[in-house]
Amino acid sequence: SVEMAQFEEVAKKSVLHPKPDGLILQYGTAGFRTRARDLDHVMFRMGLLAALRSKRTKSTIGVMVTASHNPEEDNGVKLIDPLGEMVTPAWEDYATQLANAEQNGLLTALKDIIEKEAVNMDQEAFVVLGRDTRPSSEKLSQAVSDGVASLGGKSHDYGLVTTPQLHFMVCCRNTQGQYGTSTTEGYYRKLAQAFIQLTKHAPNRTDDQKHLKVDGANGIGALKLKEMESFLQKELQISVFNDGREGKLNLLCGADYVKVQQSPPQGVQMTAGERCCSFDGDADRIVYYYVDSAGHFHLLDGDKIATLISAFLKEFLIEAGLDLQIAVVQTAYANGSSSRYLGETMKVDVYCTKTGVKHLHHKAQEFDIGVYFEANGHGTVLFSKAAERKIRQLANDQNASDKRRKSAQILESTVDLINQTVGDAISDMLVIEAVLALKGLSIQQWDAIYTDLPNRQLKVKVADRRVIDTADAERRAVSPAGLQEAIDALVRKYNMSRAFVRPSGTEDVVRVYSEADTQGNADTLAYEVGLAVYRLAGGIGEEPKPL
Ligand code: G16
Repeated sequence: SVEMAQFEEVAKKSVLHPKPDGLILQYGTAGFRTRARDLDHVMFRMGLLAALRSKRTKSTIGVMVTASHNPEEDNGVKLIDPLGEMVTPAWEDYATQLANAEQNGLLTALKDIIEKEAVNMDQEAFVVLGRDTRPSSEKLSQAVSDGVASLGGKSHDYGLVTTPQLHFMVCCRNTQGQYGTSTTEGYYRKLAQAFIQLTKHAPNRTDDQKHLKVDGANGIGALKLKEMESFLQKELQISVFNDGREGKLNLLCGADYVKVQQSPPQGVQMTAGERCCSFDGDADRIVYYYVDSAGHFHLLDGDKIATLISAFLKEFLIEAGLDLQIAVVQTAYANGSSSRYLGETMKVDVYCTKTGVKHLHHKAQEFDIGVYFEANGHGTVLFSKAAERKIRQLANDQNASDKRRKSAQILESTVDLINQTVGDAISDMLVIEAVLALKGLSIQQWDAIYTDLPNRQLKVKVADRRVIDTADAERRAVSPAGLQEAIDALVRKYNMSRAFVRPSGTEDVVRVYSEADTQGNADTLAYEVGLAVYRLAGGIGEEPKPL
């Protein structure tokens, strides 16, 4: 039978992608992620899984080879479900079973999934592949397509693309082109058109307003921005720094570095007041920043972006007279000032989920308009089908007043500019640039909407980070015993303070976050909490030191 032949092929091919004995990997915040040299078997098996998922859903599935913000030596894999979202939790479990099955147990693990999901193995499978610029990515991506092929599936390799571009392609293919054309050119055209349409509502932009400096993290985002440039017809003039010609991926640059260090990336020449932004290694995150005339660095992170975008949407919903509910979804990392401003001043509903876009995305789907952003700059906006329909109807309603129709047209172009499948640095950047233009805001004025509480992030190395268990959207540690009590006692020492710890799902570290009334207090609190983690959760290596 077809099935038997496929199993034979899997048995034969899997030998070429052997699993190192005893290696166990956890499905993390965004898929598997570890040193690239340990991932060949995982990639082959994720090819198998993607083929099964495609057969099961009768849809195109995406597999992106990337380790995003991690160092260049790492790699990883992100699976993309039919509508461009991340794969569902049940299939994350299958992924874990498959990745960790010993070589001689692989077929059993595979058959188990086929049975549980009643997958029809005669069904065709189609998988699209993409990869970032890491030296290891090409070979790992080949392993994925070997996996797909051994189950009789077909694949299309997009080669070097950003993660959000691959999400976009998957969505385009599964909506028969309704969402867009499934090529990089289709992506550039759709976004550029929407951007040009939007900025027509801000006719007198100065050259300064049209210019933006981008730190490409020496990764894929830099390449793709250059490809996109001509589509933007000079409505946005981008100078790309850290474009990968010299520097190393994510090293001393990129969105994660800038956010965590709260300092500018290397390799970008900044002058006072100028807007700059940084992408991460696969261009699904973005943060903005500038230096003021006194030379002080100001960061505008995911929270500031969420505030800017939701304020903009709310204003034009009111202008358009559209009664649509808007909510903002954040994580424990959201700066306390941002949540307070959103809830108390802007009067929008604010929710907190666990870290990981999949969690935020899921929550945001509950509303007419769900704006979700992690503080690290990963986020987007989701519009319900009904909300989108109402906006488009009004935008084309000749009987509506000019003011209402024009506002709806602005909202419609914004919908088209947003990549609703996942956080997207390029799309987010264009949305932010358009909003600033339409509102006539400088980056300083945007920054002044609210003032961040001073905060600090640290990493602590422990022998096994799984000893830390959290609850309440990661805001409390329930194990190891005594840790939460220790954190509570430390937090009480400072004003306006808050702290939490959680095991990272992408790096082998425990993350510590603190905020307080002054930077000094936030720093001391982070150090003290880090020390508590080190002592109570099995720290290894050097003890944390005061900052
Ligand atoms: C991934 C996830 C993000 C998450 C980040 C850090 O980002 O997609 O949602 O915030 O990892 O996760 P953790 O703190 O668990 O290590 P990226 O850009 O690296 O894919």
